[in-house]
Amino acid sequence: MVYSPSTAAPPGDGDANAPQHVHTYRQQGFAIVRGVFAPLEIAALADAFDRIRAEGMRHPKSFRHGNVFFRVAVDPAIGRILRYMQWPGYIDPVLDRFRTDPRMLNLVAPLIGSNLKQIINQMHWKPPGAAIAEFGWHQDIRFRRPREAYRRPGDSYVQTGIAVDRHRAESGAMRILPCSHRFGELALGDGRVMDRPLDDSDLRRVGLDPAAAVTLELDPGDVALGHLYTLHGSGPNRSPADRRFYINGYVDAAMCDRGEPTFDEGHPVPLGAPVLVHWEDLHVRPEPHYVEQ
Ligand SMILES: O=C(O)CCC(=O)C(=O)O
Repeated sequence: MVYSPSTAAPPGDGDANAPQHVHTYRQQGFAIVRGVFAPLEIAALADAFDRIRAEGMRHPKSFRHGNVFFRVAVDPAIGRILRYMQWPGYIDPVLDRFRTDPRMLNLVAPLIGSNLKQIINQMHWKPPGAAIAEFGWHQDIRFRRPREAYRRPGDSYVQTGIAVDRHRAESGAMRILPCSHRFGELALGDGRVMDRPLDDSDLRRVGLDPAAAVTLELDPGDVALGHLYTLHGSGPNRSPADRRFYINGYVDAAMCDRGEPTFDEGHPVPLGAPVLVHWEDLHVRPEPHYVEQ
């Protein structure tokens, strides 16, 4: 099944003036807002992805400097690839601008307010022909650690993704299980999500029906929003073109002890010295270094 506006739920959750994506998000656990960014803006974003990829490919293996992290992997089909890169906002002004764009704030503020921190600032590539560029079925709540740093995470956090390219089933678009945000945290196993293929038996194992899953078809400039408990994953890119996705995760600043301050009463906050987000050794090992994985 492919997600389309006709499957969007109508308003009816008691907040009649909220934009449609807010109702859809609350009822389905995800939403798509079409055409948020114009083609020229997406061309600049695509160029920024190319710059970061060129930088990442200079490294023989995964590389970290503070929160900035290049995940380099060897793909059995096409060789060394940059699978993802974290916190490009520190090193690229275009990527920094997108994460604090007022349109991103307008999308998430009706859900979590306008005093926000960022927990995720991450770029994903799926190069054509890569065999390992998959994400097994998961809920993002599993990554929100330490758990005690997050208060009411389901209501306080929104994940967003900006499509740089066309996302279709053949290019490795995300698959989503609508309404799964209502199931709480599921025992899906401990293996690393990005080392697992998108395997529908993972859903059956926890009593869910893979036939209910939808493909998140996006065009360049569309923005997807996802709930922390929504089940999702994505398969390999079998198309001839790249599939790039710019992911930014925002949290109500008062509800989280981690994260980079991003909006203060709706005003963008520039990045300064890195603060603790996910990498626990930030203050122990601040120097640039390679990472064995
Ligand atoms: O880029 C993708 O398709 C996977 C994204 C994802 O699963 C995530 O960010 O949690």
